[in-house]
Amino acid sequence: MSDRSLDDLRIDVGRLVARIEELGEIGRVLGPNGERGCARLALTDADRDGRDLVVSWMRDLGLDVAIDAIGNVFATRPGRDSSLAPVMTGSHIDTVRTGGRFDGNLGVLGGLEVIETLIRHDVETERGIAVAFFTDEEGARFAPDMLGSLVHVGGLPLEEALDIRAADDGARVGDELQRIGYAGPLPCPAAAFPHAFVELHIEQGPILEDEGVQIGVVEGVQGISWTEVTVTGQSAHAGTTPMRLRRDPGVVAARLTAFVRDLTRELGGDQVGTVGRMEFHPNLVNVVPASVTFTVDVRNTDEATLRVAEQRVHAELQRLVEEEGCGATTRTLARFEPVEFDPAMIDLVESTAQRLGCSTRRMPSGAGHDAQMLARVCPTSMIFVPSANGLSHNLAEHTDAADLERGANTLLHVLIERAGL
Ligand code: HGY
Ligand code: MN
Ligand code: MN
Repeated sequence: MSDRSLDDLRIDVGRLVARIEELGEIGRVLGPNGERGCARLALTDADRDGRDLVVSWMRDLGLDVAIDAIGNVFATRPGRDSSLAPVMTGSHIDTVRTGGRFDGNLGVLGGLEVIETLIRHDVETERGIAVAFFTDEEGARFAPDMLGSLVHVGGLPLEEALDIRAADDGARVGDELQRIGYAGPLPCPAAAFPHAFVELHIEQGPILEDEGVQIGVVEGVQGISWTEVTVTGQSAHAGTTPMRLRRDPGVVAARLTAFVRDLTRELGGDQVGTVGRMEFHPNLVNVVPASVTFTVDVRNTDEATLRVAEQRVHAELQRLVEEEGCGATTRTLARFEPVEFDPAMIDLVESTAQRLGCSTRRMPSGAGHDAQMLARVCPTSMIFVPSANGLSHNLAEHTDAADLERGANTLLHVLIERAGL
């Protein structure tokens, strides 16, 4: 193909949407207003079925499919020079329990669509192009999040990752990988890393839509801190136990939840805080709880402020525990400092999107992504497309086909540029 006609090369958005819809049927969850979401928690049967479908598409394209010891899957279209490291794209296909069809899936299926477009138009690249999906990006079943990409880059020893257990049923990562048939032979950390990595993802927030901007040029990812807190008190009869004798962990959990919200207002700026999971034991209407286990998720683009937030939460927890005569233990589930992407890769995403006629704005990512792990080993950046009503981790998650198309075309030309012709 001539360089001129290559500029006009575009993905087939109908094919991309069809794959997103088909994958979205696996683990489909219907909302009360007809929303069509997904529940494919990591390493469940639904995750296995989603993996099997995507791998079948990879194999149908004749790609070399390889699986590593933490279940990450890499599909590569060779380039002219096999001695050169490939350029990689990808994301995740596991979802939260009330997930959407686009979070992660767009990055994997967008990468697959780019490769199919190159194959169908017989465009050969100097370097190979790989598309990957990483295990347990969500961290919703097995913490931390971005588990597969973290192990891939050597951020967590494989054996430690395989021993992680799910909060709800105690299942072990290593056993679940074996059970679903995705404990692969490739080593972790990887023996070699890509030349560059770029991830296409929905923004999952309201900024692009509010500002009417088509492409988000992602400069980095904010810092993430997840803590699991278990407060223990005295289980007692809800009717006969005078208030002065109570040691109620539920009160501690409730007050700390309110404190987290107040703290975000006090710190202002990009500070966010969420108490998303809370389990009472024995969780009965007429029993003062014996214990309450809950999670605190605090994030900030600034590491020093994030540390202040963590310290303030822990100090308040201690104060509340003493006041109520309870005990408490905490466990760090995830802790990642803010990440800045590669300036040249950021520039490339921006110039490519603008060359395709898209409006752009630079922005940080509020959500964690596999790209923040690949940024440890190669030049990395991300492409965001708008989320309808800024919603994600919600059955109503949606991105219009025209936005999907702009994002995938930007990805197509960024990958061509980095892989070389
Ligand atoms: O939690 C996150 O930011 C991502 O969805 N794992
Ligand atoms: Mn995601
Ligand atoms: Mn997510």
